[in-house]
Amino acid sequence: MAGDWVVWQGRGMVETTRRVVHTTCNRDCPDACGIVAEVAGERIVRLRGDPAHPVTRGFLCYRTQLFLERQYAPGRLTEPLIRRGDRLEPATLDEALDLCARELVRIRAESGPAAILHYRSGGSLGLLKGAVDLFFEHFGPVTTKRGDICSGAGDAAQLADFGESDSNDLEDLLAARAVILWGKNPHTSSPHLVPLLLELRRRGARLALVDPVRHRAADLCELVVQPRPGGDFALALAVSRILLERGWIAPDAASFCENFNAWVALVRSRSLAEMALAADVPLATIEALAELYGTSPPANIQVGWGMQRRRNGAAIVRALDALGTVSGNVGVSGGGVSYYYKRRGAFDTSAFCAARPAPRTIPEPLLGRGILAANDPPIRAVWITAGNPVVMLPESETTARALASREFVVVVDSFLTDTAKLANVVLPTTTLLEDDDLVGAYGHHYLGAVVPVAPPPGAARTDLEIVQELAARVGLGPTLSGAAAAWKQRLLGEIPLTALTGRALRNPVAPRVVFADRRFATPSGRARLITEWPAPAADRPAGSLLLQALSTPASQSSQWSPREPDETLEAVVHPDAAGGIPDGARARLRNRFGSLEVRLRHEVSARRDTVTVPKGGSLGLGRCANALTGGVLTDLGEGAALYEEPVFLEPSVDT
Ligand SMILES: Nc1nc2c(c(=O)[nH]1)N[C@H]1C(S)=C(S)[C@@H](COP(=O)(O)OP(=O)(O)OC[C@H]3O[C@@H](n4cnc5c(=O)[nH]c(N)nc54)[C@H](O)[C@@H]3O)O[C@H]1N2
Ligand SMILES: Nc1nc2c(c(=O)[nH]1)N[C@H]1C(S)=C(S)[C@@H](COP(=O)(O)OP(=O)(O)OC[C@H]3O[C@@H](n4cnc5c(=O)[nH]c(N)nc54)[C@H](O)[C@@H]3O)O[C@H]1N2
Ligand code: SF4
Ligand SMILES: [Mo]
Repeated sequence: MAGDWVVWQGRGMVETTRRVVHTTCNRDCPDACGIVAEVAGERIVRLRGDPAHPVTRGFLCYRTQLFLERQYAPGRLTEPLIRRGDRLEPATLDEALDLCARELVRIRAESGPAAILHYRSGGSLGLLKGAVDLFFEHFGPVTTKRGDICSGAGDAAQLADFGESDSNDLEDLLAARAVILWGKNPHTSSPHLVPLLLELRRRGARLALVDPVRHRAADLCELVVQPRPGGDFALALAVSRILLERGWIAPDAASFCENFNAWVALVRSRSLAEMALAADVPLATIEALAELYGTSPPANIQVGWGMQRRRNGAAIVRALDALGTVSGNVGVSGGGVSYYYKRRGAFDTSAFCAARPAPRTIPEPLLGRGILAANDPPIRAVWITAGNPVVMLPESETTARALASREFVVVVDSFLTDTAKLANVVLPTTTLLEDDDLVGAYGHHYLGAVVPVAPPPGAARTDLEIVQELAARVGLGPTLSGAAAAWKQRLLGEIPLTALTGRALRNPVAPRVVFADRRFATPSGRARLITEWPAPAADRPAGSLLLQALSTPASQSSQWSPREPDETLEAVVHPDAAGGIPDGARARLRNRFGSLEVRLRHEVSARRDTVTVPKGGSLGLGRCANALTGGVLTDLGEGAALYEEPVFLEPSVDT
């Protein structure tokens, strides 16, 4: 919605005409906020959270609040770049697109479409990004990724247990009498959950945090549990066992669960003392957690995404699903094991769904190695949409080497990232304030329109426009044709696009209570309970710490606002784990991949087995944790065990 007004100054002088544009944040974030942008002429001058949006409630997170500095940063790409030797040189859009079309057609003709890889990540969650998939399906189909670096293990877990992954309405959380934030950092990663937690506290609900890191949410909670990283499986089973022994489970649980007896056997397969040891949590604390969860129904588990980025990540989420289900807390108002909201659920995405499957797929967490290993045919060209894999995927050096050794790499981005620097062609694209798209949320049930607030600079185009231009050049014009508005309407089906003008719309098909009456989306209609203990965690070499690169308020993955600091990466350790290196001193993290210079911060609340750094730091600036992170798959879903890399802390050479 755009409204004009005039700013009057002094004695009635018109200073400038300002417009207000309502749009929606398209970032990979659960909150999908409504944004109110103020525009003077063509320049966006202010961003606010939409006060009328039921979840945004008038505020934006730190990183988007400061997004205008990124939007107008000097490093913003406004023209295509083409590699000539070891330099990327400016080119016109026609030149760059002609080259892309020519090279893709040539490589397809010589080696077949499988020699081309399309990699799309979550730089934007706009639904229309699916048009790029559609292009490559029709042009090929080409090689794509499989699995999911972000949420693969948890997705697979909930699919296995419940048949799908969805949640009760976010507002329904207020009906909970107990909430466990299990591996979730709302202040940083989903800030619009915080007002609900405050309201729950005001209403006397009981709150607990389970996280190896004691972060700000601890202050809202009566109980804080800091298990061993990945020890959550044992912890969840121990809590389940106490519930079972005290009779705090649904009496009819066997009627809505498959494998009930086998699950009981699993829960009883080890003693509480053994499980407490495996979780590294005192038994009394486990009892307090069980009491909080078991005696205040309805009780809700808010499952974060970090925890399932572990070798046993799916097993952990499955153990939580079982705990919630057996205790009667799933399928009821105020309850739930909430991991995800079906953000695409309202949309008709059939136009973008693969009718012809990819000839070959590479697991996302092993992308670099997969590119290097592929033969028959080898991967010769790579097209990257909304991703910075060199920084965000494990084994940065391998990813970089894999890309640098391809014949033809295209990166579509609005900044010259570590990945874009390796491209043969860089195509400039729109930011979240210039894009024209639709989003659903994975942290609530509201849909929103992404509306161009200002025109893109120079030759920057949306991903849709780019593949339309390309399609015209390779003879696929009609497949992709149509204005963004027409594509948006197609995605919305029966819902008129105007229903999203200036406001968010609740997904009309989302249930208010998911799995109501305990009817699950599995073939039997019953929940499937986990019945096996996962493989034991890998042993941590003596003296090593587990490297965790976690979300920071100042960035969205590798997109920093206002800009990435060029100072040494800060690493947080318990003073006892610092190996005598003082607080504030420089140090090195070293492992099988190499080393990274850090500045240590001692933190007494940290566990003694971890070292925590911000995620998303650039490789070029020596701040990239994935330079030291190995590609290890999770137990299900081909996610990445990102937080399990052992590193050794050493004094810096120059200290
Ligand atoms: N500011 C900011 N916000 C973001 C992002 C960002 O980069 N910056 N990223 C966005 C993205 S891509 C996503 S997927 C989402 C979610 O982004 P994530 O960063 O995955 O968010 P959380 O799940 O809230 O936070 C991870 C939490 O999991 C905890 N954790 C890690 N391992 C374990 C474990 O073994 N057990 C337990 N119990 N806890 C563990 C960490 O200590 C941390 O507090 O948020 C989005 N929001
Ligand atoms: N060690 C470690 N690694 C991690 C994580 C971690 O916690 N620890 N988190 C993981 C998680 S949860 C995720 S989701 C991934 C995120 O990994 P990515 O999705 O690769 O991360 P981003 O930096 O958000 O986005 C990549 C690029 O997309 C660009 N972009 C933004 N909007 C658009 C657009 O509309 N079109 C195009 N073409 N480009 C656009 C941005 O400028 C940015 O350079 O990283 C994973 N990697
Ligand atoms: S990144 Fe998340 S919290 Fe921040 S404005 Fe966007 S949707 Fe809202
Ligand atoms: Mo993510």
